[in-house]
Amino acid sequence: MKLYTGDLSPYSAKVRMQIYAMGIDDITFELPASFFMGKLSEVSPIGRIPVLEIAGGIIPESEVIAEYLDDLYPDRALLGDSPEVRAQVRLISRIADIYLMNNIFMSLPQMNRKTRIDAVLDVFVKQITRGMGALERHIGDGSFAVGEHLTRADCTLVPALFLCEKSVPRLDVDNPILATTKVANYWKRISQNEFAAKVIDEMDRGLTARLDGTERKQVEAAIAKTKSSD
Ligand SMILES: N[C@@H](CCC(=O)N[C@@H](CS)C(=O)NCC(=O)O)C(=O)O
Repeated sequence: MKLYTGDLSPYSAKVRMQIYAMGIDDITFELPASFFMGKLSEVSPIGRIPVLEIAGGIIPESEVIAEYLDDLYPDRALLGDSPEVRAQVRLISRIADIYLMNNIFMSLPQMNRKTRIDAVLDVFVKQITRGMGALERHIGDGSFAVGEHLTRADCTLVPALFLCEKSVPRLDVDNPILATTKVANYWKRISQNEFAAKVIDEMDRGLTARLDGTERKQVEAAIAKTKSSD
């Protein structure tokens, strides 16, 4: 199998963390030049990463890929042992995905102070703050987001909290994690977990490459290579 993934992409990082934690070793990682050329939709109609290529087709959408991997390796699934725990894991993952990552993503064009529309930024910041408030109430205070074992809740939360910490301040808004207690404690704890630390390192590498221009050069080189082989 092949995962179309990018270092900084939080939705991809979520799936990578699950792959590492489940010990799946038959998935290769790749970021095709078509993604940067706006042509990923030729492979996957949604046109976004991550995408999992399997024998006979593709699976897009991080949550769908996550469910697929758990279904494929049920003995290593990261969903928990009872219907109640599984509901809790799905809930935390959903809060991280829909109320945090999605709203943060939608707010990113407002980073540019010259073109920023304050009313638009305001809408997203309110939604992010509201999502963080919900997470603060739902997250567990054990070793992991739900109970005492790493689950898919952690795999979604780690990239979401990374994105929150690194991106929201660049909108001239305080990092919303700082206004929490349970989430802030969780973030400190989970950063020490080996699988979380691995994806945090990868996302940091992606952020550095984005900010220092390395990513742009890599993209230009990949596009040039694709065009010359056409
Ligand atoms: N709901 C999707 C979101 C995926 C997503 O937005 N991926 C971003 C990168 S993190 C992307 O591919 N953006 C490219 C685009 O919007 O064209 C998922 O869970 O996989």
